[in-house]
Amino acid sequence: MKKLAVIIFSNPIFFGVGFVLLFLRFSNLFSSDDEGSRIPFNEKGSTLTEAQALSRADVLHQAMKNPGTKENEIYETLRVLSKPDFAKVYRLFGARIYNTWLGVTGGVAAGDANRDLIYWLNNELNAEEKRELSRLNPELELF
Ligand SMILES: [Ca+2]
Repeated sequence: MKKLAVIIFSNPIFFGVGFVLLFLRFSNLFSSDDEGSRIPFNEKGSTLTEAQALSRADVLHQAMKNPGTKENEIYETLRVLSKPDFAKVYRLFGARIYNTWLGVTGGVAAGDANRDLIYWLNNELNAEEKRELSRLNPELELF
């Protein structure tokens, strides 16, 4: 093992390859191609029915699925949700087909993928809008 390390570190080609592999490994961690958040949301204590939560999820979807973003509808929907309520909305949003580059519902272009609500919100809202949402509802701690 020690011999191998000597070969790798004494050989610029091996070192270069190692560096590239390391870069790919870490760039992958921050890739926007990630399927989305895996935050273990807890629905315990939610006061929303399944139908109500699904309705909220659909409102959010409608606010984001076309070019541009209806930020005010997102604010109005999320500002009144408790953390457990959001957890239920998150689950019922599920993973919906999305085109990350255009910020629209997908289905035709290469790279379209099913994305969770956190992914959608992260892609649709800019930094300032995320701050506004955090200000309106600090409890959610989404970003
Ligand atoms: Ca959009």
